[in-house]
Amino acid sequence: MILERKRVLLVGRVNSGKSTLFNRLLRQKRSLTSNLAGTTTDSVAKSMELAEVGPILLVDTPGLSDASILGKKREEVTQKELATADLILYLISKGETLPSPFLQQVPSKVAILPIIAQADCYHSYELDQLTEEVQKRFDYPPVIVSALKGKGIDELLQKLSSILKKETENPSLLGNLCKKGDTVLLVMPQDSAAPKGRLILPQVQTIRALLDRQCSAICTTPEELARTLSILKAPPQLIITDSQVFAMVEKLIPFGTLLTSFSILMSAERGDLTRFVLGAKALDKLSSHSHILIAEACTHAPQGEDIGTVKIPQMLRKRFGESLKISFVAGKDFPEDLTPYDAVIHCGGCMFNRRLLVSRQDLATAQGVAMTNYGIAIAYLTGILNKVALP
Ligand SMILES: Nc1nc2c(ncn2[C@@H]2O[C@H](COP(=O)(O)OP(=O)(O)O)[C@@H](O)[C@H]2O)c(=O)[nH]1
Ligand SMILES: [Mg+2]
Repeated sequence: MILERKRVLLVGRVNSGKSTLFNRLLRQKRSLTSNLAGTTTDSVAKSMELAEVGPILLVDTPGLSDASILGKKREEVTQKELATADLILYLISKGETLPSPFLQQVPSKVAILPIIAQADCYHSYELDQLTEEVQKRFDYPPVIVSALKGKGIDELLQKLSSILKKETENPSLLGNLCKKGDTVLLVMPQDSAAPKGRLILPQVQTIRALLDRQCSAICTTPEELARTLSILKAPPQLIITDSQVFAMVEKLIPFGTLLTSFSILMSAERGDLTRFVLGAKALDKLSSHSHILIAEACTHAPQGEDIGTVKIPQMLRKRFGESLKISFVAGKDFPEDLTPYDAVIHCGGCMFNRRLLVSRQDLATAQGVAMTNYGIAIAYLTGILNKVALP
């Protein structure tokens, strides 16, 4: 679940001191540093605990503006990382002219914290001038550090934690579906597909969100649903079910009770639900000549794979014809150009952070390509989508 952590990227020109600062923040030597330009050739990621935020992933990137051929490769690595960042630490190096052309490549929603690095190399009047200049160009005032001398590190950690808390608040999992004091029934099949001895993440997260909201969360299996409903004094305000048993649950739902599914909740948390729903509805426009891209986050997920590579293609071909063209990508190999496709169907993204999925949605929107995800596509193709309550 590495990608679930908040990702903080160290970005800046080659030799700006990124790797030295990376090591200093981690209090260990993880990334190779040297005065030769371009010592770091691939990103290095390491998790660390940040006060009041929890575990984050600190990523040292290879750097920018390197004229060599390898420099181009390095910049590509950095570009890929940018899409998943929750916060960018931009190291301003000595002699750099602002605004840096690189900053135009940062997705507009990603916060940037400017850092005046290698501060021990400046006279104090130079530092004052530079601080003023940076303040004009960035949303946050700069943090002045010397990684070499260990100056400004504590202040940087504090800033990091306060900005991350502010910038990365995910929308609440339950939206307006329930309120304090509600009774919520969870239908959770524990069949052979469920992991032995534990609950899957969407179920755990939902239970936690319900408890936080001061709801009564009652768990049951599809087999015990009717009996569970019968022992309740009043019908629950909301039922959240695994989508596999949706049809069966729908038949038992009491009057006035809202119904939704775990995959709908997860879609809303992992991306922009409205666009996923619109993307699913756009599937109606497909024909037997259409070309679909199915994108999986994990490079090896036997169960997810079945859904992405078998189940959804079967449903699509049944509906739109056998000659429908379907391409697959996995992991970070998401194409920059989506225009060859008539629609994109993405996995739920349980291994990705929200930022990455939303940036892929932004890309699809910008290119006018419909994009939805597994859960919403299946809900739509099976006629469930119109019957569920959306958070
Ligand atoms: N004087 C001084 N030198 C630094 C500081 N941070 C890094 N350096 C030096 O700058 C050079 C490049 O550092 P490095 O961390 O490899 O830069 P990167 O390419 O951005 O990762 C190395 O020789 C470091 O020792 C600093 O705070 N002060
Ligand atoms: Mg480096």
